[in-house]
Amino acid sequence: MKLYDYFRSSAAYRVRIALTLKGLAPERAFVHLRRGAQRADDYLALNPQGLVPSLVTDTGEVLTQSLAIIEWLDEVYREPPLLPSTAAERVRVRALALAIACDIHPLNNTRVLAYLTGTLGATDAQKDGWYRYWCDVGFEALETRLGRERATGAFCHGATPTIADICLVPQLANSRRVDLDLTPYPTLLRIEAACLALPAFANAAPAKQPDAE
Ligand SMILES: N[C@@H](CCC(=O)N[C@@H](CS)C(=O)NCC(=O)O)C(=O)O
Repeated sequence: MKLYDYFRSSAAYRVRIALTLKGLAPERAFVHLRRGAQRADDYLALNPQGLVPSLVTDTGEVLTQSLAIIEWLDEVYREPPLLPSTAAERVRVRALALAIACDIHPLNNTRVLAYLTGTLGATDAQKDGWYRYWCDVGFEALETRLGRERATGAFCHGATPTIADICLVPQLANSRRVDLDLTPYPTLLRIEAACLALPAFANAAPAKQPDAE
């Protein structure tokens, strides 16, 4: 398999965590987002969305969208499972993951931020304020849920990591890039610490990647 990756991409970071949890180490290709390599013809031929990650399977299929890739990995490589065993638990875990992947992350994506500063003329301070604002809106709701729901354990759901944790850790890393104050989110920080104690999470961190700058 081959992962199209970028060290700072939080969507790619999710897939790196899942791959490592599954004990998989695919070949890597690095798509330099700040230099616009995601919009080069060769990459668009692979993934017309011009987003990372993409995963080329060992049979040559091109998989896109981090959560779709992770669920595919979970179905094909069963251990350790990244979703719980019952439908009632899975809907909770998916809702937590999607609250990050659909409702926070797209608002701080490179192309959205470039549109703010380029097309709309926002200053860097306004762009960072936008970024922090939408992280806070999402994190406040997650903190409330995770803090009060009994299904929360050492991780977002119970005693083992799931796709919810796989989304949470990269989004917290993103928010630190704009100096977001995370002290209002003690439950998120406690879960993040539990995740980062696992090598699969720690080794997937942006600073540990071969293309890190
Ligand atoms: N929903 C997609 C999001 C992918 C995404 O937004 N990737 C970002 C990096 S985290 C990207 O490639 N951005 C390039 C751009 O905005 O031009 C997924 O989960 O895979």
